[in-house]
Amino acid sequence: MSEENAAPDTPVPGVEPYDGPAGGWGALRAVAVAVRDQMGASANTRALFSMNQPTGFDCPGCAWPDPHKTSSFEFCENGAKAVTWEATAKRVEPDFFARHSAKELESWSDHALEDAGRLTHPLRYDAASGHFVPIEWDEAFSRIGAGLRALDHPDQAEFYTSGRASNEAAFLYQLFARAFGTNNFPDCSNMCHEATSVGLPQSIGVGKGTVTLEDFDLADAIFCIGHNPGTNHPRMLSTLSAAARRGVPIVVANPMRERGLERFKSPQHPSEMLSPASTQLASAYHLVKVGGDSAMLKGMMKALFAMDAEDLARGGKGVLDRAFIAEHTQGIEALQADVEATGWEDIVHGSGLTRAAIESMAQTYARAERVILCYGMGITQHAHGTANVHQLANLLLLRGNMGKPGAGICPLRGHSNVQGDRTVGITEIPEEAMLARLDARFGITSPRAHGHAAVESLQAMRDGRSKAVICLGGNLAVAMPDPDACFEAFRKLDLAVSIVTKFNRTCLQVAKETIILPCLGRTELDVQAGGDQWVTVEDSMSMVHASRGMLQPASPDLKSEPAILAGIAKATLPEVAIDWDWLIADYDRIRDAIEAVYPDFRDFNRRVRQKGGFRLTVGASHRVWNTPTGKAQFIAHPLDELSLHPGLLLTTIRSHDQYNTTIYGLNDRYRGITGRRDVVFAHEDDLAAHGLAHGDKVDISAGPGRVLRGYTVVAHAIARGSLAAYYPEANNLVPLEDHDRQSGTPSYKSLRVTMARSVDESLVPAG
Ligand SMILES: Nc1nc2c(c(=O)[nH]1)N[C@H]1C(S)=C(S)[C@@H](COP(=O)(O)OP(=O)(O)OC[C@H]3O[C@@H](n4cnc5c(=O)[nH]c(N)nc54)[C@H](O)[C@@H]3O)O[C@H]1N2
Ligand SMILES: Nc1nc2c(c(=O)[nH]1)N[C@H]1C(S)=C(S)[C@@H](COP(=O)(O)OP(=O)(O)OC[C@H]3O[C@@H](n4cnc5c(=O)[nH]c(N)nc54)[C@H](O)[C@@H]3O)O[C@H]1N2
Ligand SMILES: [Mo]
Repeated sequence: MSEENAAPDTPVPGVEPYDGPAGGWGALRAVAVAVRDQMGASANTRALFSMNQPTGFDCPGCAWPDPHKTSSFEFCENGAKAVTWEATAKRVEPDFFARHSAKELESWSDHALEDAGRLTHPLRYDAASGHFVPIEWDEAFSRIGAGLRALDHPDQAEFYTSGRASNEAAFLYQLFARAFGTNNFPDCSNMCHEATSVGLPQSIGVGKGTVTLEDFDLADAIFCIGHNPGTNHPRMLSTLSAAARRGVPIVVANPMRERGLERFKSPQHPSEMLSPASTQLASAYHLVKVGGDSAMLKGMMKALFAMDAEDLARGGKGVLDRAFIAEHTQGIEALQADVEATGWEDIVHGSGLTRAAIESMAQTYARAERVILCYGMGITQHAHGTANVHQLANLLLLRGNMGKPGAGICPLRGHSNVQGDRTVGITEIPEEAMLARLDARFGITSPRAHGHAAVESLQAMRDGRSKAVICLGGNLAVAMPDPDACFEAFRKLDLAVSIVTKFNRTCLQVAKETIILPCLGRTELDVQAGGDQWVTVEDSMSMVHASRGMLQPASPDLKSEPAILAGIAKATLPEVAIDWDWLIADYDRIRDAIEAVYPDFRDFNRRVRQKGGFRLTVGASHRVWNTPTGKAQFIAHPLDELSLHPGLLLTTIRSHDQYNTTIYGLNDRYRGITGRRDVVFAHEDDLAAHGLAHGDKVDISAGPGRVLRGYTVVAHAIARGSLAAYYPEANNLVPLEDHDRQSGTPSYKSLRVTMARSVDESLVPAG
């Protein structure tokens, strides 16, 4: 049996291997279908062509930076899906809710709920009739204000942010919540790159990536670990292609073969499109076991130390960057001792890779002068996510691959402004200096006690300690682990508010008072008292730039996120002397306030008007280490028990047709899945070991009550011992308590499970 098992011949409905490259004509066709289904021939279709242009709106698809310096239109299939989904011609008017009760809507799929279209009017849930009913904005605000003021303590409220919110909206939001009196800021980042936000500051003094797009032009080797750019950061494929064409090795570590890391046919390059050619991306592809990254990384470092010793023995200079280590780091001895004490047997078992494979990765790494290490959720969403991030930093520091051109760490951020939201104050653990500046600017007294992150907020809601939640975007109850527990937590509340573009399942978790506020999307014109407004966002590489919508809003009754937050703030805090209306009349005023609180935004309004915006300071990019010792830290970790787990580990993944909990469609083109999501990917050897075959129906169990029933197994090129199923359907396998102790990131990507042939309960004799 080869490593690269292909799906066998037995036809399984909706399952057929995909042989093409990523991108190509399939991508263009998919865009045409998205435009047709959502937008028809509407004038809004031209929105697609101003995306990621200096004068247009920032693509809501992902946080990969834009090459603003050129004016070429960067085509991206999944960016187009994100835009057409928002700019859809479909509408959910109040009469929709008169026709469909909340009870009925519960039976709708996540896809159907959002596909119904854009919300047009504020709503509240009417328990007497069981329907959502329209209300006016003023009434909505005053009900929310009354609900918040009725709490015994501000800490009984949770203020959730999903990462599409602009810097301006997020800043107003944190100002409001702190003026109200709490630091409870659960954030989508808590489910995403929190391990980065916690781990990287400990290693290199900053919780952000250190590279820029230009660094990719200078790198000698690129490692892609645990991210799937063909689907989730498609514009990155142009960058990777350019590197591959320069002959730069691209080394991949991923439990699944992902087409978007293997081959790409760029829709930007007519010559590629019109020929059978595509660009090969990965120069080496290693199917690391789910949860096996730290074992793999320790193996690479072990090989590196051995190469170093051999080279020194031969009279060479060694392969470590000794000058850098001496000048800039601490802790190498403990790291080396730990790595050397870890045996190859454990490394091979834990990673699922051969020693030779790991040594070849280390050789590629050591041969390159400048290395960029990219990573995503495959690294962070584990019980040991923070430790994984430390190991990535350790590996880079060993050869000084930090803070020099062409080298560094590149976390692939999630939502398009998740990084910016954090920068402007969405954090449950704010720093004193920032709070002091906020208080001075606005004459408030912000609370100092730390607040709740996402897991803690749901636990507090579940346990009755929190009684109100405001969600600025997102689909919190569905995105979190253990949806049943989260649904129940919402239903216990006194007040639940969703500020969203589309109705989703979180809106259906009705509290005593439930209010849905429809907002403008990023593509739409935002007109306030001071005229047309635009907002700013920060991408994965700390570039801050403007985003200006130009489409007619989905409904004249929509408000912008800042305007909604101002409305809520005024109704909740009439005694607080902040002129919310003045702030939102002209967003330049919000930006001035951001500058007053965050000195790094100096001259914000001027600099953000420059073409391409500006970059925030990232100390580690210049070898300034903002750690307590002023040095970068090597941080050692013993092998975690998960990587030594003998049984199956299941990871949860995104399909090519989804944006987090937003399900655009039921296909996953590159993985060969059409029209369904009830599949689990497995290695053929694991199927055989379980007496199963491709296409069989199985139950996947993570413990009592945590079972996925009747899923179809698909033989796939995936590491042995590893399974994969789609998020969010698989979220009931994850207990709320199963998260990284350091960062709180849920263990969405390493669940201990068992797999067995499905029991058809109708066939089990009674008694
Ligand atoms: N179109 C689209 N774009 C998106 C999103 C979307 O849903 N759709 N979501 C946005 C958001 S919020 C985020 S956070 C990012 C997510 O972007 P990614 O990080 O790419 O997200 P995932 O699909 O969750 O997982 C990525 C890869 O991790 C691999 N993997 C799983 N487990 C492991 C493991 O244990 N080790 C390793 N090495 N790899 C593993 C999977 O096989 C998969 O290829 O994308 C953003 N962009
Ligand atoms: N099992 C498993 N679970 C996961 C993950 C995983 O990999 N596996 N990934 C996790 C990650 S990385 C993340 S980031 C979370 C995602 O968690 P969230 O960010 O909470 O979820 P989304 O699905 O992105 O939110 C979709 C909703 O956002 C609203 N929306 C869209 N655009 C806008 C806008 O411009 N403004 C406003 N106000 N609302 C808007 C729409 O109404 C839509 O229904 O899920 C996490 N959950
Ligand atoms: Mo994310």
